[in-house]
Amino acid sequence: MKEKLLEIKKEALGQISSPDADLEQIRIKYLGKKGELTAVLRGMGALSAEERPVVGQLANEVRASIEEAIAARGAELREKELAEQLCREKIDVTMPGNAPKMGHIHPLTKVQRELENIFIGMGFSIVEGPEVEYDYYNFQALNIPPNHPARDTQDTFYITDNILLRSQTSPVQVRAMEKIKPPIRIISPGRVYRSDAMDATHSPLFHQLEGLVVDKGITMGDLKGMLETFAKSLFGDSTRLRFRPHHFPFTEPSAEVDVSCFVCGGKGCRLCKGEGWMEILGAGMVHPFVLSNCGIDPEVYSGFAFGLGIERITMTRYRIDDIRHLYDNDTRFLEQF
Ligand code: 2NM
Repeated sequence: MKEKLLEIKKEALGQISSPDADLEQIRIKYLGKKGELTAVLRGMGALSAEERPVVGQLANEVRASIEEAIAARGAELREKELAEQLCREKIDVTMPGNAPKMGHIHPLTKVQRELENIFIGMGFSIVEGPEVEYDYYNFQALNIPPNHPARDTQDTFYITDNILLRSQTSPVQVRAMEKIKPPIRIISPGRVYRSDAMDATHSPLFHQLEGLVVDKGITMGDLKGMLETFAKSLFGDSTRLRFRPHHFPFTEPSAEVDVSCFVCGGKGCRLCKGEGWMEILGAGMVHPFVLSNCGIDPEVYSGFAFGLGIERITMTRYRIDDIRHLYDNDTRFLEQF
């Protein structure tokens, strides 16, 4: 029986130290209820009284050494597994990283901010207002009654009979004139909407920047001087302005304003289509009806206003030939600006 016990010990320790040892299986095989050591102990009844304690002690020693070996090997295997895992998962902080793709300011945003800064430099404040407007603020207060022909050229999207998407940012200025008393010096940049089919120069959504100055004694001369300063800072110091008579319902007199071509200086080239001039905005003296609609006495105060399309300025500046490029969100295009 002693030989049997020593044999069990030798065999078990051998299996425990083998490289692919399954320790739980080994424990069950030797130490479990139906295990080999248990089987030997069961047979101890057949031993003599002198032999029994000796074999019993040996059996306990064998059990203890097998348990110890399993525990030690278990710790060893766990350590090895951890070392392998750490090795597998280690991060080499000296490897070059994946550079994140940086975003880019949209050319329309860039131009809008540039325009805003020029006007801020001349003492204007920025005012914003709702894109969903009442017919009153978008049309009627601006001297465009129902059935006025200007409603055709500014056909917009109606929410209800008297609520619409604004077709210009002038309603922001009407709201401002109702709220604050002169002197007023504001610009209103933002989105506007018109029911136009998309083509190279039209989009149902585009951006405008309008300006308004109201005070005692404001004249067309103030408008011209201010616009000249504006045009020079945007297109360069040698820029000249040209006013052509025009009609807007909300200004009288009204003008369309051209700048001398910043490429050829006025001689005529491809950019200005041989004209030497490029149209950039509309302007005029605020109509007395509009002032009184907004609670400002036209006998005391006068004002000028102007409006420009941010897309048009952006396309002229960067020589973009199709407005749709600005909305396609193709980063290969947008990255160029
Ligand atoms: C333009 C051209 C001329 C304009 C008028 C007003 C207001 F509210 F004061 F009457 N705001 N903007 C105006 C004048 C806009 O856009 C081409």
